[in-house]
Amino acid sequence: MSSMLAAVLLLGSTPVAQELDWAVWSDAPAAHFVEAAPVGNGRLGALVFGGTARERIVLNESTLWSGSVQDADRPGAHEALPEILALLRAGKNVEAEALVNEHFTCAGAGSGHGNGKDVPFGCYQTLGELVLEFPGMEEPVEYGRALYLQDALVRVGFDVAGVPHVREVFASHPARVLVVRLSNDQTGPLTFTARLARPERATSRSDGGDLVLAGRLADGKGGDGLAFEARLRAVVRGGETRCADGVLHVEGAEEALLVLGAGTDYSGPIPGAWDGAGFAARVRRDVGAAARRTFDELLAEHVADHRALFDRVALDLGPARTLPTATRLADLARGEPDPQLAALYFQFGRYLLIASARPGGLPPNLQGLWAEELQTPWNGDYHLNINVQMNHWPAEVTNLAECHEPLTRLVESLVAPGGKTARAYYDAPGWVAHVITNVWGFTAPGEHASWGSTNTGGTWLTQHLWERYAFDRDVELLRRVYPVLRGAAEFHLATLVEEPRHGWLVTGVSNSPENAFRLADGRTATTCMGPTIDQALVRELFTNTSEAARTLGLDAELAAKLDAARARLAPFQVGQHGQLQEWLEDHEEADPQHRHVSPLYALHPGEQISPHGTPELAVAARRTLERRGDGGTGWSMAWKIAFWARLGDGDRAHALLRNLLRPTAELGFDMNRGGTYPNLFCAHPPFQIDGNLGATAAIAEMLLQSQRERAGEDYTVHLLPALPPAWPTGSVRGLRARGGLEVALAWEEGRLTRAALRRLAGEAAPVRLRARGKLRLVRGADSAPLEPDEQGVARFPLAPGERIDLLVGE
Ligand code: FUC
Repeated sequence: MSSMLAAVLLLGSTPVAQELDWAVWSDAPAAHFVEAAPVGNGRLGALVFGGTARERIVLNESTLWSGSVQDADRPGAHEALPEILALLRAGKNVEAEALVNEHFTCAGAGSGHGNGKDVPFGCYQTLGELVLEFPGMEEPVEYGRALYLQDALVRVGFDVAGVPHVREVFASHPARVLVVRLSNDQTGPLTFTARLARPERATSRSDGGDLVLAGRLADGKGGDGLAFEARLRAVVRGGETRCADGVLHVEGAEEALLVLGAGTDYSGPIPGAWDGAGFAARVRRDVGAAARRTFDELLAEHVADHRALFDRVALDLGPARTLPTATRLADLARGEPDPQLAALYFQFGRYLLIASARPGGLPPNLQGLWAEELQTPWNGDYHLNINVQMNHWPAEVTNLAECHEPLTRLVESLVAPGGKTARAYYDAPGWVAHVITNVWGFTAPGEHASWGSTNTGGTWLTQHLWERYAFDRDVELLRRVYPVLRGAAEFHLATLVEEPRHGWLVTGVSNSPENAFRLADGRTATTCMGPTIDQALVRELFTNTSEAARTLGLDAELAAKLDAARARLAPFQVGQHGQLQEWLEDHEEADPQHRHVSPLYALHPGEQISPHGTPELAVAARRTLERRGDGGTGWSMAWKIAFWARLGDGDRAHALLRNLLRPTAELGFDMNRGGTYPNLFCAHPPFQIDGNLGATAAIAEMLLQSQRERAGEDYTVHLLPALPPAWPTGSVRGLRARGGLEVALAWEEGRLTRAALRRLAGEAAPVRLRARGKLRLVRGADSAPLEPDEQGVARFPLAPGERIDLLVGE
């Protein structure tokens, strides 16, 4: 190990895991946001740049949204519906689209075309920054900067004039504060200033010994919106401390502990996200309580809290290369094998989810939690046509079920405003949400037909509520979320229309997320009836809702109606290129390589298409993927990893993962050149967290799957369904499978050698298991071989609480 690393590693006085194997690290300070190290406690976030003379820490708070609650529904919009539908039935999509733009978009500015910070939709914004300046620290040597994923701790170490300095930062969930420790190994004087700043709508001041940054955001209607406040208290050993005019001066100290709390007066409409009443007093209390404790106490509490989640899953793909993370990305792009980098990326994704999604907070948005802008890209909002869902794909399978709770709350909060939107636009019962939402209950269509009228955004969200139940078998949770499923199902039941050619039931006015098609006359359009993704989503919702009704002993009549309607939904169709058709008609795509791969929803995250259950459709799905190509935005490539994993092609999944890990410095908008920034943040570009989290789930899909292979069948656990040759030997433990199972696996030279399954919850139903190689069952004295049936599926009973070990081989 280089001495530079020693500076980082040896100075920590607290016994935390300091292995660089599970660190994202660098030998230079960050020059940009996408090089900085993210920490978060679910609500408070920070990005640590690690500058020695000037340390910049970008601050975030998840409720910090401009805008306000608004009525964005066009009254009486549903009056335009019959005419729009008539045009669609007549194949006049362009004309229908013009009417959608005229009568069927949201009222008002909508998202402000993605620049909504000063309109009512609003925008997720940075809280500001903490700037620390250290005179005389311009020329460090032996510099190292690491984000330790296991401890959720950033440590920066370097020497100046022979004196080692170390700076540590973490965001504590239990203490509700950000903690920064500055020390110089107690051998020399520590001198610095600290300031809190924000480029607009805030003032900073000194309050007693504290620094306070406070302001009001724009409500988007010309007035003040949310109030916010950040408070920093310094606990300094030795030297002199003075706090005046918004600047904290520390001179000649031995060590300084900085504790920062922040909050807003946000109080809904998302329940339980954060109670803004008396927020400034809460922040002051949190800061006061933390400042009375020692760094070691705070850190030990934080590490225990983080590890209770993080340590549930271990993935071993081989030894780590002891090189800065960005060097490893560059080497991989040049062809240097580095399986452990995939494992690091996977654990980084789990780390990010833990840091940005905790019960009692908001779900991670497009930025997760981390933003340095006032106008974040696409308002840093909740996009419902892939993005916020992808953020949550790792929650269940990587054993972080509680990280699904904030999204669940968000979905529950859409039922009331979405009910109003359903009445305004469709004259329908139930609730609907379209393509974008925010923390203010926005459910109207977006401001343009080309992307804003997909009406299955909410439908897709309900899949997450069902997935929680599918994995955890928690009937009480199902009871809680059932009304949300029912409301979404009632909406579709009332709004499905018959398409003219076959009489199939289809969604009415919609589009296949953001992709356009060519009509026979050469014009392009997006507005259509029954795009394939809608049909898959509605089929899935009806299936789940009727199964939930039966499980809970409720609404037998509704369940029967859902079953009957489901049988009449438009089926999947194979088109002229052998592809899975994206629209009801076999239109040419305007952009065959479009980043959205919506027709394949049914392959992943849905389960209606599978190589074993629907082999012909799986072939068509493969053809769609071939035509889409292996590029795209970060999230698009993450999704493609999962698709190839579901198709059982580990090598191709791995090729996509390599594409995703391609290093990039591109910061502007690009719809085709996704990759990975030096701090491992996913590049859309710009930075968008969905690709990180989506690829985390997709890596899990390569190792373990548990979806249904056929409608009405039980879940099939599939061990190593898409193991790539690039990961010949490894092991994983702690992944979750549907049906209440936890799974551990090991493989050597590409062959499964051992597996263990434990049923944590659910019924004593037989496990259906598919695996590479011949399995032998070892349960206590039992060592019966497992005989697979003609489909390659072995079955064995497993009671709740029971564990079974499996050996592979003759
Ligand atoms: C969808 C995608 C874009 C981007 C945006 C936030 O509209 O099509 O690529 O991810 O969401």
